[in-house]
Amino acid sequence: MSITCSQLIAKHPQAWREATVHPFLTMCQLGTIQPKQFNTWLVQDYLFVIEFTRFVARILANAPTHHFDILLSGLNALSDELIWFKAKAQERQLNLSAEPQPTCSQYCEYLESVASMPYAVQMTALWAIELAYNQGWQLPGTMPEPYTEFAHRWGNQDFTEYVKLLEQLASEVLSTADETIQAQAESAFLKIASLEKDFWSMAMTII
Ligand code: MP5
Repeated sequence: MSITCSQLIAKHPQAWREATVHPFLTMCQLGTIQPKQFNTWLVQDYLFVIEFTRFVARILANAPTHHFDILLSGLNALSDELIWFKAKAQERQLNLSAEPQPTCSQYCEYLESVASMPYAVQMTALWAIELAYNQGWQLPGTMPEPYTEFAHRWGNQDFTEYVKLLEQLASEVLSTADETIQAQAESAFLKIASLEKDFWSMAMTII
C-alpha cells in the first residue's frame, strides 16, 4: 500500500496544524504583530529562501525529464522572489547580511541533508515546504496593510495551483516507492512540519 501526500496530512493533522496555524500569522492578520518581529521573520526568510533555491536546484538535478517544467517554473519564481525580498528589506531598511538564527540554520541544514535522500523523499519535502506557506498565509484570510502583499504572495491562486502540481509529482513518485522510502518521506513530512512551526516561533520570540 503506497502513501499519498493527502494521506500524510490526514494522518498527522496536529503536526500540520501547528505548521500552518500560528500566532505569528494570526497577529499579522490582526495587525498586531510588532514590526521588529515581522522584520526578523523577513530577514530570516530571505536567508532561508537562498538555501531553499539551492535545495530545489538539487532536486531538479535528480528529476525525471517530465518533472522539469514544473521545477523550472518554481526556480524561476524563486529568482523573482529573491529580488522581491531585497526590495521589501530596502523599504524597511533591513540588513540582509544578518547572521541566520539557529532555527533558520537548523532548517537549512536539514534541507542539505535531504539532498542525499531518494527523489521521492525530496519531492515530498518540497511539496510540504511550499504547502506550509500556501496554507499558512491563506488560511487567516485577507491581511491588512502592510501585510496584504505577503499574504497574497503565498496565498494567491497561481501559487496554490503550483503547490497542487508539486503534490501530483510527489504522489506519483511515492506510488512506486518501496516501504522504506515511504517511511522516510513520512519522517521528512513530520520534520518539515516541526521546522515550519519553529520558524514562526523564532520570529515571535526575538523582541
Ligand atoms: C517557504 C518559505 C516557502 N519562504 N519559508 C519557509 C520557512 N518555509 C517555506 O518557500 P518559497 O520559496 O518562498 O515559496
